Amino acid sequence: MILADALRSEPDRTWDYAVQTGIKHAVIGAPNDGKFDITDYSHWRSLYDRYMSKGLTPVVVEGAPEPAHESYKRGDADRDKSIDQVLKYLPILDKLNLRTICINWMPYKGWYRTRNNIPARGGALVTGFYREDIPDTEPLLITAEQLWENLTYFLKAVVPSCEKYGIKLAFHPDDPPVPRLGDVERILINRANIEKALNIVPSAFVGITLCQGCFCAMGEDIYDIITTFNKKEKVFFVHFRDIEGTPQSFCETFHDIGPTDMVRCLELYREYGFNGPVRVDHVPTMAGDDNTRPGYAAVGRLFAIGYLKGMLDALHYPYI
Ligand SMILES: [Mn+2]
Repeated sequence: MILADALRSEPDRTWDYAVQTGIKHAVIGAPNDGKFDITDYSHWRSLYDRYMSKGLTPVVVEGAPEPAHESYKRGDADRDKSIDQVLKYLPILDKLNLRTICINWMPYKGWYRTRNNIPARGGALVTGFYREDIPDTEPLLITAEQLWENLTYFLKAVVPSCEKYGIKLAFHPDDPPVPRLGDVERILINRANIEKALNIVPSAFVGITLCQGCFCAMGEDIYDIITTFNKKEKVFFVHFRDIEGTPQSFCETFHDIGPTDMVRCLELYREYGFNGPVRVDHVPTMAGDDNTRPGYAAVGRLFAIGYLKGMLDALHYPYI
């Protein structure tokens, strides 16, 4: 495995914690500052070098400036312009040997929680989703049918370039994996739909971000998901996390006390030869951190990363 951590574009103590816990790779996002031009090599180069100067090699791009990436998901008037930007930055990623893009298909809302201050062990805070907190409202901003159409249009436009430049699209499931969220519908909400999405333009460069918590929230068998998607070589990136509950009502857990057997998960990744990037995801906010970045607090990562490394070492699962 390639151990990585999601680090914002401006250095903060999470960068130091990553380095101090032995992380050598970064999951990066382009700054959403209105100045970063994703089609400009020099912008990417300086961002890349900022991480490299701290001993962190970028390996995944996750998150990108909006609204460029909203347009192709919404299928609005700027769709072709936004797709053109993607086509221009794929060769830049190739030059930087940045081979994986974590992409989602959740326009308008992104990953979504209705509560972010649920008390967990010892007063740590976790996020949760409760269906009753978000009633359906009209009009719908986008339907499932439109989402499928837009996804098809996007894949047909970009997959040939992904193949040309060797860039993998790692589709993240919808989070929460529900068919309707207030005024939007959603599609990447279960295994069948995700498999359908991967078959729109069959390619070795179209796969998934195996966000464990999302698949658990779907009620899917996480061990079978890890097994079958790895067998098909469709796991490009792993988000290591756990939840408890159902698609309608769930909350995050510490990595060591959720319902999922995390050791068994790692044994399965190893058994099927997964050697791609992994990062811990959605950590509790622990004492010493405020709750301004629910799921991404700094201290919580220390425990999560340490716990992951401990398991990998115990399993003799090689990582870099
Ligand atoms: Mn995730």
